[in-house]
Amino acid sequence: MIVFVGQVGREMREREAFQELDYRAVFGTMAKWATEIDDPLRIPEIVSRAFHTACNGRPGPVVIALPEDMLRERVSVPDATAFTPVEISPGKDEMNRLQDLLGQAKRPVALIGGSRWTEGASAALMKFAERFSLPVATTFRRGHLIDATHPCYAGDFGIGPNPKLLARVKSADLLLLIGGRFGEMPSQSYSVLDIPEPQIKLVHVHPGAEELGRVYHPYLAINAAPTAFCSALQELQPPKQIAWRGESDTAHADYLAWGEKATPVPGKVNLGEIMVWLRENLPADAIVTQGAGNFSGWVHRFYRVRKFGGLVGATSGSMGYGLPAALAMQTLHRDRIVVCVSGDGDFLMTGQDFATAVQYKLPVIVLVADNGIYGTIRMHQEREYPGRVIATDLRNPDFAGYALAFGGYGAVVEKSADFPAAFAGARASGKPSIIHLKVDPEAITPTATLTGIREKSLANGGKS
Ligand SMILES: Cc1ncc(C[n+]2csc(CCOP(=O)(O)OP(=O)(O)O)c2C)c(N)n1
Ligand SMILES: [Mg+2]
Repeated sequence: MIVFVGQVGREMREREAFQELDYRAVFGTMAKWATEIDDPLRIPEIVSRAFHTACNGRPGPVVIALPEDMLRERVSVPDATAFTPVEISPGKDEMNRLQDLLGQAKRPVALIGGSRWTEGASAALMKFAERFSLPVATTFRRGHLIDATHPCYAGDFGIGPNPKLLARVKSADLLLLIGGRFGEMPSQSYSVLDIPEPQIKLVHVHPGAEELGRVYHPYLAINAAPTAFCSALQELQPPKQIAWRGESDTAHADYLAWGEKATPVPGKVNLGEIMVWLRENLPADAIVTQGAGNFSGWVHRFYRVRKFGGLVGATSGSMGYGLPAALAMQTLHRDRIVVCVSGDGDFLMTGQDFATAVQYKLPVIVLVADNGIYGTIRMHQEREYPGRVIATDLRNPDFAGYALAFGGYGAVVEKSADFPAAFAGARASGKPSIIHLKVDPEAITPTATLTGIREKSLANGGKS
């Protein structure tokens, strides 16, 4: 992302000018590069560098402040030529070493994540996984990188993964981490690999050279983008006798079994049943977006992403991400169904963007899982300080009425069985829609209740 921001005039800087910010300082720790254009003659140079910086290596945002008087100056300079992204390809030696490591492995697993993937890279990876019978799991919020029904898909390795998948990763003798960085979420709070020398042979493939060896010392580091790396995988040949043959089938069966049926939860609306309905009724190319909160656990466990780009969520876990993401996706893909799954607290962080959906006729369908609480935080309160609840209750609007007030479509779902009709109503309206799901706050995860968490914590003297 390249962000151009208005800045006060150059002669007013550092005089407490109205709405002045030091953009370099404010975005310095968040963006890949934050700068200001003082001289209009340098616009081509700086804008060209912005594109290269934002897209090279590990992609990231660039912020460029534009002093308003600079913008009014007239200059004559040639344009910079269009930017071409730089591919980062693995070396022959590294691919040979990978071939050897796969030849020696008994229980390999691949974890895929990060960015710089394409539909082609995802397809190439799936072919490779098939030829090698390799179980492939996705890291936190990266479920869109592989078809969930692919016979080698082992599941989501984000928050609260399938215990069988966790055991599989922990007992692997070769871990192929492609594109991801194994931060807190996928590393299960840094409990999977020893730091800095992993006890499992780690092959880390990443487009950013500075990421290789940052936390984990890889057995084999490959500085490559997933695009070029997955294409190079075609050259590798599986061992004559695949020592782990059948493991991908088992891993996939474990994945399917883990999310097959909704778990019973208190209350009449079961998010698991709704996710199962969506996975059975949405077309394969549907796009699901989400923000952050406990509700998203049901998406990762029960929904199955079929097509590249079919799941959009922030790995930073920022609430309020789902609706703007849905608007962006619907703008890019007018012909695909876009469903935003949000929590009540989550939705209200950016719910006013519903006006934009109405303005631009973007028929996104927003599900608001209304449990009347900041569920994640309440769960932590009950776990760490049982019964000491503070500032996690929400006073919510009538979300369906909210949709109507903006000129959209709204429906209320009081029990799971009402959901299909509400969804059909939203589709038939052709309008941006909100489906208000009345969820019982006790249903805090697919397998735990708030009261259960509190009682367990009390029984342990206040600590889980
Ligand atoms: C912008 C932002 N603010 C705060 C948080 C911390 N946070 C994580 S989950 C959560 C509560 C989510 O509540 P809700 O959307 O209602 O979902 P629920 O957990 O109830 O399903 C909070 C406050 C965050 N992740 N992002
Ligand atoms: Mg909530």
